[in-house]
Amino acid sequence: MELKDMRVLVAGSGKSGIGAVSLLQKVGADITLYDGNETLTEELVKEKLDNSEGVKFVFGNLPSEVINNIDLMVLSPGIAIDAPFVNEVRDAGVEIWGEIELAYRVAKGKLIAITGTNGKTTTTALVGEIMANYFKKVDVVGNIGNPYTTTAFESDEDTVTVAEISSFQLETIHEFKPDVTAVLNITPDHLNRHYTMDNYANVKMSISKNQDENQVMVLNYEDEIIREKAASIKNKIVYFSSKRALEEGVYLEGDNIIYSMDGKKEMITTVFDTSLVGIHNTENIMAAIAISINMGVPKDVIRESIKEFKAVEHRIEYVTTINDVVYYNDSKGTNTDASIKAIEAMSRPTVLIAGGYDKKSEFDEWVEAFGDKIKCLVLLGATKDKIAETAKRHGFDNIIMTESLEEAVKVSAQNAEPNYAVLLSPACASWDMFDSYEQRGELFKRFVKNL
Ligand code: UMA
Repeated sequence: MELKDMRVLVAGSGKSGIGAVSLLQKVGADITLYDGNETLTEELVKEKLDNSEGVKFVFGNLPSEVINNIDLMVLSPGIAIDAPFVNEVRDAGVEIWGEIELAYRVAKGKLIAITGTNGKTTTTALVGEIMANYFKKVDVVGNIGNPYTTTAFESDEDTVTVAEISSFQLETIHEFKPDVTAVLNITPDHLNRHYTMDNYANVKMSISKNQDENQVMVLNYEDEIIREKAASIKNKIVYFSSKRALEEGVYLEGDNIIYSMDGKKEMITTVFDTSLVGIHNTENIMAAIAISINMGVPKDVIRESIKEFKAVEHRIEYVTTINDVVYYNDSKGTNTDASIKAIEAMSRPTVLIAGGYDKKSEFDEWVEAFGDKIKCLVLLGATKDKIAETAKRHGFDNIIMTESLEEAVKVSAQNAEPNYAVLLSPACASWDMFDSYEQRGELFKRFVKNL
C-alpha cells in the first residue's frame, strides 16, 4: 500500500501515536492525530512532536466527517479494538493497522519479535545485547518503551530489529512477518481487554501467523497452553525447557544450559554465569539462546553477552538496605504471575506492597503463593478491596490499607523487622494512580530513599 498522500488518522497521542506521526510525515502521508482525552490541547501535543506542520488535531469525540474522510487508521495499543469510535471507523470500511503494522510496512532488514505474559522485556533487552555484540545495526523497539515507528524509516537491509510485542499490539497486525518469533509463556493477564484466556492465548500465538515453514518460532515446552496451541502451527518450532532434556532445543540440565540439535549436545552457559536470577530468568536466557543461534550468532558471543547483561530496571530491582531491611522494586510485576515470581525470588520474610489498576484479575493463586514468607500486605489502588477480601478468604489477615504509594512505603518500613524485605510487586498495572509502571517504580525508589 502506497502511504504517500494517504489520509491517515492516528489514534492515541502517547508514545505510539507520536512515533506513528513522525513516521507518516517521513513517507508523506496526510495526517490527523486524534486522542479521546478531551482535556488535551493542540499546544500540549505539539510539544511532543518534532515537527507538527500539516498535522491536524482532534480531541474528545471523533466526528463522523473525519471518519468519512480517511483511508487508514493507525491505532495505539492502549486503545481497545472494540472501543465505540474504532467500531465506527471499521463500519465505515476504513482499514485499521496497529502502530507496529505501520512500522513493519516501512522497515527493512531482519526482525525478531518476542511476546509472552512475562519476561518479554528482559528477553528483548538480552537479545538486543546479543545482537548488538554481533551485528552492526541493531534496534531494540516495541512495548519495551521505544516505538517501532521511531526506527523503521531509518532501517536498511543490514538492520536487525528486536521487538518486544504485547498482546494489544498483536490484535492489529496484518502482514507483520518476523524472521524469528518467541512466545515465552501465557498466563492470565489483560482479561478485561481480551475477555477470555483462549482469546488472549490466540492473540499471543498470532505473532507467527504470517511466518512460513522455514521461519523459526521459539516456544516454552513447559507451558501447556503454548504446547497445545503449537500443535496447529506450521512454522519451524524450537522449544526450550527448564524441566526436561529435549532431543532438539535448549534445556536446563542441573545448572547447565544445553543446546541440542541434530544429535549433538553443547553446553552454552550455566545459571551462575549471569546476573539474572530465578528460574523464570533461566527460561528467558534459554529463549534468547534459541533466538540468537537461529539468527546465526556464534555461541561464544551469546555466552559472553549473557555474562555481561544487567537485569532490567523495575523488575525485582534491588533499591537499598535501611536498618537491615532490603527494599526491592518490582513495579513491573503488573500481573499475578509476574508478582508470584518476585515473591518466590525473596529469600527473607517480606512486607509486600500491592494493588493497582483493575484488570479483572483473580488473586487467589497469588495469595496462595505467600506461604510463610509474606508477613504483611500493604495495599493501595483500585484493586485494594478485592485483594483484601481474597487474602482474608485465604486466612491472611495482616493487611494495611493505604491511600498513596508514599504512605505505603512508610507503613511498610514501620512494619518491617530487621532482616525483612520490603517488596513493591503490585500484581496490577499502574494506570489507576500513575502514568506507567516506570513512573510508579521511580516514585517508589524516591520514597524509599527519603525514609
Ligand atoms: N487513548 C484514547 N482512547 C482510548 C485509550 C487511550 O484516545 O480509548 C489515548 C490516551 O488518551 C493517550 C494515548 O491514547 O493519550 C495513550 O496510548 P497508549 O495507551 O497506546 O500508550 P503509549 O504511550 O502509546 O504506549 C504504548 C504501550 N502502552 C500500552 O500498551 C497501554 C507501551 O507499553 C509501550 O511501551 C509504548 O506504546 C511503545 O510501544 C506499556 C504497557 O504497559 C509499557 N504495555 C502493556 C504491558 O506491558 O502489559 C501492554
